[in-house]
Amino acid sequence: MPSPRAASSPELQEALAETASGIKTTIETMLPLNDTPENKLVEAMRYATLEGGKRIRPFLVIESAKLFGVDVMRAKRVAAALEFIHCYSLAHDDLPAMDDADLRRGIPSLHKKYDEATAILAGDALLTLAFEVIAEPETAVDPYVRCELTTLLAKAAGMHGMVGGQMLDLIGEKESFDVGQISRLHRMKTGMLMAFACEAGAVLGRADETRKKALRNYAFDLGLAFQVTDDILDVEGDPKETGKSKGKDEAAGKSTFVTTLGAEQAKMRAEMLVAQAVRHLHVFDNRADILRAFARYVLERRA
Ligand code: GRG
Repeated sequence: MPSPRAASSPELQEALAETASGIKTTIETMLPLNDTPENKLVEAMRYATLEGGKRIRPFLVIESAKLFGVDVMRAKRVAAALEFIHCYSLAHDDLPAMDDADLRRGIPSLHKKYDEATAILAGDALLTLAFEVIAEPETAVDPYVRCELTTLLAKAAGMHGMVGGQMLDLIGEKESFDVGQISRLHRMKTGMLMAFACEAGAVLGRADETRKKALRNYAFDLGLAFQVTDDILDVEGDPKETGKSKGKDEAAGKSTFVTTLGAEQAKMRAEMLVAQAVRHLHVFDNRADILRAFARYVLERRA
């Protein structure tokens, strides 16, 4: 059994920093500024994608792909596509019709920096660009691999995934949810994109079903643990570190893991989920240690 590294291991910090800088370069290349009259749209897309962010989804794509010896350039393309979808969802979530947030990643949210219409269009364009990037032959030579990635990403981002989860989240502002309903909401809203991140590496690497499933299950438990810590940070986090104001869930009247379980039980649940996530990785040797370390980092994160 491979030994898990400490959450704050230098290897993990290094891998996260390397992902952040690599993905920034990839995104910059995919979003070149131009001198067309509509260039404001590209500027807004760059603002939404290049100003901070932990890049954990790209990290998961790249590290999962490494397990199967995938060419890092191809993994980075899928990672960028996924980050485009993540960033579009944040920009739309911040709009007045949804979360009405003035700040994102410690700076003005997209509609505050530009305007609502531009934020909607930039989000739409990022969503579309994600599928363009996946569909291009540079992402995978084999068209079946590209089709599988397209289908998985569409399912993860759409009505039975992130968007469906967001709908439930809005309903949850008016109705009270129990822990089962909250878990389902977050499995859809956060877990599905995380699952895509990990499974995409396996698809690119033509992994067998056992390994694909192990990564998918790891990601779902990790995604849920991530959300539990998000709920805890909403109550206990430092806005200077989280980049967003405190107590937003309570102000919106949302049922969260903290409001339903209490902070202590919520922390125990996060620990249990992380332990479970790590157990799913037993089919991999110590090359998956970085994913094991990452699961532990989720428990300790301050942002
Ligand atoms: C508007 C279709 C639509 C969906 C919005 C992702 C989402 C769905 C809303 C964001 C609000 C939220 C708290 C989601 C839970 C998942 C989460 C903690 C997202 C933030 O992800 P991080 O922490 O963000 O990875 P960074 O800024 O690091 O990229």
